Amino acid sequence: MGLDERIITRAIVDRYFHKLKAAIDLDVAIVGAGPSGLVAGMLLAEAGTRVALFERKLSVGGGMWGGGMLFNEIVVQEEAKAVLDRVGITAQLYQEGYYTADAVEAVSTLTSRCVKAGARIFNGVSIEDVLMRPERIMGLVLNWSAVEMAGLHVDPLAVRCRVVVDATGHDTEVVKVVERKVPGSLLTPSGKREGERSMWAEEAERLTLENTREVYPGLYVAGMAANATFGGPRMGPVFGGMLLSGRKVARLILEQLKS
Ligand code: 48F
Repeated sequence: MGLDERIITRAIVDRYFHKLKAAIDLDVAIVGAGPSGLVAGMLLAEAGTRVALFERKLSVGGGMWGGGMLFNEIVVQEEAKAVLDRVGITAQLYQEGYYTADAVEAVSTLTSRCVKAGARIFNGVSIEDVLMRPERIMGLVLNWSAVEMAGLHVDPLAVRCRVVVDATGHDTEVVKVVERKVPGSLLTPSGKREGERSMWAEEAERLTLENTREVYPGLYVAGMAANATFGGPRMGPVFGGMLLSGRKVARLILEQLKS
């Protein structure tokens, strides 16, 4: 049977727009498909919510591919091993309390579980703004990353959702938008982003969990964005806090959506 380029093109366009149309009205929109965003997306989708992830880069996985300094192994502490086991990522005991996992296996398995659970992932898409009505976040404003990179003057599109998760890592990109547009309004001690402090693995891992919460009505922070928003240190290449933060934000949101 011969291949017809027109059918190939139609198939891609039809299927993509089917996915995109289903994401115009969501329960949860997650910005950033790093480890915390992927865990949150997977758990929310498994619980039956309509969830999509928007990822600026072509590849999902954020900072997990490179382990530490491009050595593609990650370290996970005891408390988070249950997340690796649940997802089906092989964890190897290194010494008491420390497990390692292959970074490529970790990202690919987590991504696959997330998509198969029903979360839609849009890669190559950047979030540049939020929808606000008037004191609650109601959605996201998105554009192709290629448009952003080329500096083209092209208006964005928008999706509606009940809750947004900023899982953009160190950059806290969604929180930055809110800080800029409604100064002093964040639920942090100063009302502003507190900023990330220098590396302290143990404290950072503890605080990542504590800091995973709502930072503005309708906006939660997870992963490294939680510490950079509420003022915790960075943790370096230990990933347990990212996985647990993704799990915590999913649980908090499920509770909120029920009420
Ligand atoms: O940075 P990232 O992996 O976030 P995370 O889940 O995990 C942090 C760790 O990787 C590591 C660490 C702890 O071990 O400190 O850094 O907190 O992934 C964030 C993702 O968000 C995307 C970005 O490309 C990355 O893949 N991103 C950032 N800004 C935007 C965005 C944006 N405006 N729109 C869409 N995606």
